[in-house]
Amino acid sequence: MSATHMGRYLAKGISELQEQDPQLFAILEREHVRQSESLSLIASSGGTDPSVLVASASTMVNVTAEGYPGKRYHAGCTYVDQAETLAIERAKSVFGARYVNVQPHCASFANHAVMQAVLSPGDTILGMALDQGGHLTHGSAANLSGRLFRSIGYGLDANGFIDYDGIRRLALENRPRLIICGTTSYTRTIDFDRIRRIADEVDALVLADITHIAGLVVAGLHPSSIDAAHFTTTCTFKQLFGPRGGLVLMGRDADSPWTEGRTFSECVQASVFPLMQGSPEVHSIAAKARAMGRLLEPGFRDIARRIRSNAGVLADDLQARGYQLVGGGTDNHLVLFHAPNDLTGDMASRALESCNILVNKNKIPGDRRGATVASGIRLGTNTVSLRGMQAAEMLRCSSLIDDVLSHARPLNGGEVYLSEDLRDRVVSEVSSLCRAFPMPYDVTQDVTA
Ligand code: DSN
Repeated sequence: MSATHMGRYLAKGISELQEQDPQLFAILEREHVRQSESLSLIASSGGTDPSVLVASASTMVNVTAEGYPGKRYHAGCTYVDQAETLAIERAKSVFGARYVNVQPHCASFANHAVMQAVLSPGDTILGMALDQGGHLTHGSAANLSGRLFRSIGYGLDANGFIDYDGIRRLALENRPRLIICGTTSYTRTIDFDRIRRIADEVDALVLADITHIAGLVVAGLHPSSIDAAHFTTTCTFKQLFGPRGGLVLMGRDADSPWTEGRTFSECVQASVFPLMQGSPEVHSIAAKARAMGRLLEPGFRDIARRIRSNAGVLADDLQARGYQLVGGGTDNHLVLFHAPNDLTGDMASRALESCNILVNKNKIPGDRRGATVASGIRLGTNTVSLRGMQAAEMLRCSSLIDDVLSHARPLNGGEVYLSEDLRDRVVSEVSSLCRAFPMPYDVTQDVTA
C-alpha cells in the first residue's frame, strides 16, 4: 500500500461525507474552526498534527486483532502486528521503559488493568483524594476503583504540596497493597522516589499515573516514574500530542516475579487482554506509533520547555495581579487558582468561554462546592505551547483572563454577567492571537466554514 492509496481514500471519504451527510460534515467543520479560533488553556488538552490524525483515520480501523503481535486470534494481522511492535519499541525508547503495553483504550483503563493485575477485591489502595488533585480511578467512591477496593485518600499540606509525611502515616496505619500517585491538578514536582521508599516500607506496590506530566517526563523536565514506580500509566492525547488512548509502562520491576510463576509485566499483559479488553483499537495504536515517533524528534523538547516556562509566566503574572494560586506557583504545565470576586469556578469558566478562552472549573483543596460548580480554575499550557506561543503571548493571556474575571459579575441562579463591549474586545484579541499561532492541522488560513 502506498501513500497514494491512503490519499485517494481520504479525499474520497471527505468528499462523500460532505455530499452524503452534510449535517454531520458541517458539525465536524464547525468543531475544527472552534478549535482553531479558541484559546485552549484546558490542562488536559493537547493537539495532534496531521500525520497523527491520518494514522488514526487509516484503514487499520477495519482489522480485528485480539491478542498481541505474533499471537493473534485472527488472520490478516501482518501489518497491525508491525504497527503495534513499532509503537511498543518507540514508546520504550521515548520513556526508557523495559515493558510497554500500547493497547489500553485510555489511561483509566490502563489504571484498572494494573489494579486488576495485582489486586483482589477488598484490598486496600492509597491514592490522592479527588478534591486534593487526584483522579477518579485513584480510588474515588464514584469509580470502580473506589467500589472494588478499600480506598484511603491522601492530600496536600497547608502550603499546597503533597503531604509525603501524611502518605507515610496513612500507609503505616492502613497497610495498602497499592499506592497510587499522579494527579490531575497538582502544580508541583512529584517525588516518585520518596513514594517508592514509603511503599517499600509497608511492602506495597506503586502505580504512577503520569497522564498530566508525561511530556515533561519524556523531555527530562520532571523526574521519571518509570523505575521508581512498579507501574506507570499515561494517556497519549494530552502532553504526548497523540490519539485518544493509554499506555502501561514498566521499568526495573518488569521482569520481577509476582504470582503463580508470572512476572509483573506478564500479569499486566494478561490483564489488559483478555481480562479487561477485547480487540484493540489498532488504528489508534498506529497513531500512537506516529505520536511516539514525533516525541523522538528533537523539536519535542523545545515544546516541552515552552509548556513549562509558559505556565511559569502565567502563574507569576496572575499572582502579581492578586490571584490566589494553589501551591503558590507551578513546576509543570498547570496553574490552579481561586475564582475571584464571588464568582464560582463554573461562572468564571463560562465568562471566559463566552470570550473563546477555554479553561476548566476545578475543585480546590477544602472546596465546599461540588465538582460541577467548584471554586477554582485550572489552566494548562500544552495547547498554546504547541501553537508556538511564548512568554509575550502568555502575558497577553493572563491580561485577557484578568480583564474578563475582574469585570464578570455573579447573577442569580448561577448566571454570570459580562458587558458586550468587553466580550467583543476580548473575542477579537483572542481571534488575532489564534490566527497568529495556528493549530498544527491548520495548514492554510483561507478556509472558511
Ligand atoms: N482527567 C481529566 C482531566 O484532567 O481533565 C480528563 O482527562
